[in-house]
Amino acid sequence: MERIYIGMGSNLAAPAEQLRSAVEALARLPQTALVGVSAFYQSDSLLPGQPRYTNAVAALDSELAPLELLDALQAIENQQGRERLERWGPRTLDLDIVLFGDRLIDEPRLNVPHYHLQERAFVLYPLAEVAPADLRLADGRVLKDLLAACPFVGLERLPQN
Ligand code: ROI
Repeated sequence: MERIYIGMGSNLAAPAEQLRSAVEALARLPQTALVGVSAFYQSDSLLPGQPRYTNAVAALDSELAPLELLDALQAIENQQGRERLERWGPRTLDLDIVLFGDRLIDEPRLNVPHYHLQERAFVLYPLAEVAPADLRLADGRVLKDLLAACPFVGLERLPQN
């Protein structure tokens, strides 16, 4: 059993509704328990010309292997109408494995900890809501230090999920 953190994002087709559906789908994954969901946060897209995103982080305990989980997450994305028209394009649902227990994974399909974690307030702040205060990543970095180096700028925490 490993503790896993999933970054969720949507900027099409009622983003908050997409995230709520995604949370329900995560709760139904085999060999997996949903143990927490952060608040939802809105922010501008990092790429200009796209609608604003809604993001959140979910915590799971799972017996699935990393690539099994990745396949399951991609199936959920597809069920919710994701079309891969362009890399970094707007999307109905993006599910990223941000952290997977104590693992360092460097494979063509999967990098854990997620590459851009440290520069993305819309991942770090919701992660901090569902992770232990003293969380240390598999690469030795400490979540608190990443937060201190990534200002809470441009994020709007929604009052309700
Ligand atoms: N911007 C925000 N705010 N949230 C995202 O989830 C997100 N995802 C992306 C890009 C286009 C980089 N920008 C984003 O893939």
